[in-house]
Amino acid sequence: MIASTALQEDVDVVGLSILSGAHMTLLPKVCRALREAGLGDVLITAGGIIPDDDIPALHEAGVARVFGPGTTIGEVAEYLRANVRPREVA
Ligand code: B12
Repeated sequence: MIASTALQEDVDVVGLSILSGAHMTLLPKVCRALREAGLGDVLITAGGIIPDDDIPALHEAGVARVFGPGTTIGEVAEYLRANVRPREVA
């Protein structure tokens, strides 16, 4: 559902929030589905209660950045402004 919505809406970023502890299963699956939908260049970020030890594997799976507890909206906005792929103006 996430990948097909991202494709349909032509998104720049997919932000995933996960608090259940299932991040090592679900986040790589979403990354794979996005790549299979041809969205390998969409920036994927995640946040929630994700232990530091899990972050390298999530990077490898395709999550560009993980935002942990205490993250401010300003930090997220700054990161997105700096890292979203530039759009071609029609
Ligand atoms: C409220 C709460 C619940 C609620 C709501 C959960 C929910 N899914 O929303 C209820 C009661 C339903 C619940 C259930 C469960 N919970 Co609970 N819950 C919490 C609690 C107390 C607060 C979480 C919260 O809302 N924090 C407030 C938000 C604003 O903070 P945050 O999540 O850290 O988000 C910040 C950053 O992480 C970041 N961020 C977060 N998401 C994103 C996304 C993007 C794109 C970006 C850019 C940034 C970003 O920005 C936010 C602001 O700084 C935490 C303990 C805690 N102190 O954190 C446990 C906690 C998250 N729960 C936990 C667990 C285990 C569960 C259950 C699996 C329990 C069970 N066996 O059923 C279920 C899972 C349900 C589910 N499907 O998610 C564990 C998770 C452990 C883990 N990750 O390994 C925690 C950490 C408790 C613990 N110490 O064990 N829970």
